[in-house]
Amino acid sequence: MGKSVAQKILEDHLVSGKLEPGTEIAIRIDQTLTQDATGTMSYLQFEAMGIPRVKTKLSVSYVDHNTLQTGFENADDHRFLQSVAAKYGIHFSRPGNGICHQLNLERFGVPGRTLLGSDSHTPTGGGIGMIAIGAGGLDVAAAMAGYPFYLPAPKIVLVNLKGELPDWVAGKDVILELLRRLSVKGGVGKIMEYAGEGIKSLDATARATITNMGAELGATTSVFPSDEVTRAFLKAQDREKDWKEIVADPDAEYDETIDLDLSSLEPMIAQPHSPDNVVKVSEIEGKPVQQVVIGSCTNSSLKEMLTAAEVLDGKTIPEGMSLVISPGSRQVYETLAGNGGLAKMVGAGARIMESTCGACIGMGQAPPSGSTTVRTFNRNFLGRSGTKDALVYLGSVETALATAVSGVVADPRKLGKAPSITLPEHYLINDNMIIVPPLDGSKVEIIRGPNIKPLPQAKPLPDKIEGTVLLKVEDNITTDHIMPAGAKILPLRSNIPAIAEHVFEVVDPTFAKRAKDSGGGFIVGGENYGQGSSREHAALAPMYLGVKWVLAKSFARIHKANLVNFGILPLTFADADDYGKIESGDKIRLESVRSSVEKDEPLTLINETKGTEIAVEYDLSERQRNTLLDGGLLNHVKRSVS
Ligand code: MIC
Ligand code: SF4
Repeated sequence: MGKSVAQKILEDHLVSGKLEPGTEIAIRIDQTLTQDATGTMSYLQFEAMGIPRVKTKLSVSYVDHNTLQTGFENADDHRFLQSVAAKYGIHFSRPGNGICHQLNLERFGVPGRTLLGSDSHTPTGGGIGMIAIGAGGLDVAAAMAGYPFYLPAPKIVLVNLKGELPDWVAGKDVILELLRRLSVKGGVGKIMEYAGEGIKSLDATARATITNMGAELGATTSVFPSDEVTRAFLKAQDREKDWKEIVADPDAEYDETIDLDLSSLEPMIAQPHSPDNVVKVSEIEGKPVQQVVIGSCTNSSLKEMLTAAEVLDGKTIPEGMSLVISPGSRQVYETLAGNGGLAKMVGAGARIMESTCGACIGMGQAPPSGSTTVRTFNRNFLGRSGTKDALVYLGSVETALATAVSGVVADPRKLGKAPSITLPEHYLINDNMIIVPPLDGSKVEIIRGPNIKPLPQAKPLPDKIEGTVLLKVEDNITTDHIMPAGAKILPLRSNIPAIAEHVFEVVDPTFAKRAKDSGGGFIVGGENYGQGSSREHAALAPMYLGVKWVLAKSFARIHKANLVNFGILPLTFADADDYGKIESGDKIRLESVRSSVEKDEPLTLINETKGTEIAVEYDLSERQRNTLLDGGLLNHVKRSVS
C-alpha cells in the first residue's frame, strides 16, 4: 500500500509503536522551537534535567510574545532566555526579529523533518512539508534532552483541494471553511494532509496559514507535500539545499477524505467567540467595526503585507476606525520599509507595531468596550483581546482590509480589481538578529531576574484523594479560560505562585482563593476540555493550587499531556450522562487510586454530598500511568536517569 506524506515522515522518525490510530507512538524530534511565554518554564525544566547541551539537530528560542515590557519582568525573562540559549547550544532570536512560526518557516524549517514547539501553532511548519507539532514546554524540554516525543498515533485525513481560489479569496478562507464544516473538535486525533491539483496555486505562506489554523480544528498537525512551490519558497530564502521532494504515493490510503473546491469558496469570517463560528462575509456585511488588526503568525507574510500596502495606497481610514498592522517578521518589515509599502500603510493612517504576537495575545491594542474588531488572527476566545465585552471576528487580510477602509464588515470582492503581487525571487536575508550559540557554553552564566521563581514540584500520586469540586464548566473550555494571557498576566509566566492567582479568572474570579482556602480540589469539564493554546501553565498553575484531578467528557491532546506531565489525573466519565450528577461544591472521595492506576483499572468517584457514585476512566498509556505515579514527567525523567 502506498504512503501519505504524513506516514512517510512519521515512519522515518518512529522510535516505538505502530501507526495504528489511538495507540501510543514515539517519534524522534529533529528541531524544537520555544517562545518566551512558554520558553522560560521549558528551559527551567530543561535545566532541572541536568543535560549539558541540547541533543536536537536544531533548537531555536524565539522572543515574540511578551514584548511590551511595562515592567522589568519581560526584559528579565528575555535576558534569562538569551543566557540559557548560549549555555545549552540553542539559537536565540532576539526580540523584534519576528513571530516564531513565521521565522521558523522562513529561516529554519526543513521539509521531511520533525519539529516540536512549545506553542500550539507550531504546525505552521507543515506548510513546507514538516511534521510540526505543538506541545507543552516540558515535552519540548524532554525533546531537547534527546527523549522522543510520545503521542497517540493519529488518523490521517486527506483534504483534497480542487480548482483555484478566486480573486480576493485566501488561504485563510480555506481553513475557515474547514472550521465551519468540522468545528473546533473536528481534527482531534487527526493529521490533516492536503493534496490535489488545487494545492499548486497556494504559495508556501498560504499553505502555512492553513496548517497554522489546523490547531483550531484540534488537529495533531497538518501537512502539505514538499513540491515545486516549496522549492521556490526555500530557494527565495536562499535555502534550496534544504529542499527535497516529499509527496504522497498515488495509491496512498487515508482514514478519511474531505473534498473542497477552491473555486467555489467565498470570503469567510469567524464570529465571536470561537474560530468555528464561521459564516460567509457576505452574510454579515455592513456591521460597524471600530478596529481592524492585521498580523499574527496566521496572516502576516510578505505577500499579505504587500497586498495591504496596495489596498491602502492613497486611502484614509474612516474616523471611527483604528487600523493596526504588525508584519510577521523582520524580513517582511525590512522589505516593506525598503520598497515603500510601509509609507503607503502609514499614509492611510495605519498604526504599525513591531513584528511580534502583540494584539493576538492581548499584548496591547485591546479594543474599546463593547466594540467590534476584525482581526486576521486564529483565535477569538472570550477575553483574549483584553476587552471582555468586545466582539472579535477573524478573517483574511483581504477581508480585514476591505473592512478597515469602509468601517464596516466588508466583502473584499467589492474592492475592485485585485492587486497583482509578485513575490521576490530572493527575499531580503538578514539573520543578524539570530545569535548562534558558542560551541562550548559550559562557562556561560545564566542570568535570573527576581521574576524567575523556582519550579513547583508535583507529588507522587496518592492512594486516597478527597476534596471539593471547585468548578464545573461546559464544553470546549480553552486554556485561555483556564490560564488567561494578556499584558497583565503574561509577564508572570516564570513566576507560578503569582500567575496561579489568575487561574480561571475570566470564568470565576474567586477560583484561586477558593482553591487555596480548601487546600486544592477538582475541576469538572465537558467535551474538548483544554483546547487551544499549549500553555502548560494551564496545568502547572492548577497543580500549584492543589488541583488533583480533572474530570471531563473529553480532553484536547496537548492539555491532556500537560496534565499528566504535572501529575494531575485526567479522568473521563464512563457514561457522559453522569456529567449532570456532579456539581461545583460537591465533596468527592476517590480510593485506591495508586493501585488502580498501576493496574490500569477504572475508578469510582464517591460523591459524598449527593450520596452517589460515578464510574470514571482514564485513557493513558503505561508510560503516562508511570509518569503520574511518579508525580509528573520531571520526576519521572529524573527517576529514569538516576
Ligand atoms: C496562543 O496563541 O495562545 C499562544 C500564546 O501562542 C500559546 C502559547 C502560550 O500560551 O504561551 C499557544 O498557542 O500555544
Ligand atoms: Fe503569537 Fe498569536 Fe501566533 Fe500565538 S497565535 S504564536 S500569540 S501570533
